[in-house]
Amino acid sequence: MSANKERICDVEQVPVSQPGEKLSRRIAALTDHFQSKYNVKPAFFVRVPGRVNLIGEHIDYCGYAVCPMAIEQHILLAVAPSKDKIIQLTNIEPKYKDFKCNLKDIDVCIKHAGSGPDWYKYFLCGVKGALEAIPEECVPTGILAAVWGNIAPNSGLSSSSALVSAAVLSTVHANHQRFTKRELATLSADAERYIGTQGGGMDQAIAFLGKAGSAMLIEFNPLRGTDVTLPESAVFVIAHSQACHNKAATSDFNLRVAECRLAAQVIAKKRSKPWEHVLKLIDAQKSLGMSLDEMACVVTTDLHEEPYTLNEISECLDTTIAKLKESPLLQPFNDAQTFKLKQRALHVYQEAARVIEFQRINEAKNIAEDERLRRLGELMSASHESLHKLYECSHPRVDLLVSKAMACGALGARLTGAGWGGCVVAIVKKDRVSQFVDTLKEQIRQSGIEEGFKLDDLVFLTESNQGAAIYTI
Ligand code: ADP
Ligand code: NG1
Ligand code: MG
Repeated sequence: MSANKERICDVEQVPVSQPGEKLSRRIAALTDHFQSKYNVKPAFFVRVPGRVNLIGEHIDYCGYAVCPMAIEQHILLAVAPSKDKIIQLTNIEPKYKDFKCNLKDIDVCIKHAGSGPDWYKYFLCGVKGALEAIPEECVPTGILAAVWGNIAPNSGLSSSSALVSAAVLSTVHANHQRFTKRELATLSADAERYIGTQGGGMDQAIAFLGKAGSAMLIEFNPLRGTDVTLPESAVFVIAHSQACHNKAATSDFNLRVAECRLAAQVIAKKRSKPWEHVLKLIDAQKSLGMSLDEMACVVTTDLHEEPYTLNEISECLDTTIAKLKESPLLQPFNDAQTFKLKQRALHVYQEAARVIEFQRINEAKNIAEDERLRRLGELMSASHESLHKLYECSHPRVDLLVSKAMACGALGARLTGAGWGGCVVAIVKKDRVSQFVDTLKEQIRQSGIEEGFKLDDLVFLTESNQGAAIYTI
């Protein structure tokens, strides 16, 4: 990755006097908070959006394309470089406590077990990732930052990546470095892995590449974003299940990544292909030269339903458990851990095919509007079913909310984001959407609102939004 000062940084740069009314108010409040903490004015602001993934769940880290869109909800930072080598963080939300450390102690602070993945660690991951990417001769500056955010945290709308990506962008900008959006997306995806979760890069990609007016097909290796124009009469509604899950606090997420990798390796080995360099399910597909449908058949014949032990996997691969455990991904799991290879791989190959079909339906010229919506809805519901049954990353509250959304007139609904709680996204016909929202809200109200949630925040319409921006003074 190159940091070339001559090159124009292609992240949108907007004079702070022109951000629009809502954002102006937020910037003013954040400026007050910043000044009250640090006694100086911010030098610039950074906004990074969350995202809703329309389809393609848990397949980015297997190498397959996904279809998210950036949402209005975002993380906003007020930032100033500081002459000392200190990072100081404050958050407008008091539950996120102020934090301060020396630049040289970032690693220790990220690794500090303490109370788990505290909020400031996400920021530090971003700073660490950015500092690693800037040239050695650049002496890094300290950073003062104040954070404002309205992406429901731990809910599958990617608040974590918005925060990490905002920290990356701030650090790069404070150090007068310039990267393209694609470079920033890759850098931020690598940076967020320091928190522990081995994600695939979808969230950081849409955070930078997102566009108002279209969803985006994000492909990997190399990273590419292609606009997906959604039907005029479709509205996407997000609803919160009132169950939260912090992905970095448990091993659920990385267990899925490990299961996919092991499934890919076992498939390659069974089909007499070199398996040691097979890291993703897409690698297994490429080495076999088969279609996604054919891969789903391979999974069904080559893998069994019962969970695999590490012992059985090492025998399949003609290796030892010790050798397998040289991979950091497997180190946290003890020998009693079991791995559901068949179910996870089947989900991935079928979900990857659903993403291609989703894009095809959006692009096809000869499908009537109602039929188009019906088919998109069907794909979204099939995706949810698979996440629930095969990937086992749903939650009873999420399943209930999906059923409610369907009963209220959605054409399809599914879990969005990593899951184990969080939000669902439903596709609804525009002329029915206001009735849909009212009915769904009423049903949620009747079932009860948990402490810390407000009914009005639990169901909202969403439109595709612009990716990250820097507001200059
Ligand atoms: P998500 O699905 O929202 O990405 P994650 O489990 O990946 O959820 O991580 C969310 C974490 O990001 C939160 O637990 C918190 O530490 C951090 N975070 C999110 N929003 C904010 C915010 N506004 N201010 C500070 N930290 C935040
Ligand atoms: P969320 O739900 O935002 O934590 C995670 C991963 C994505 C992707 C989805 C599942 C990170 C930062 N994000 O998202 O890469 O794998 O789950 O599709 O790891
Ligand atoms: Mg996240």
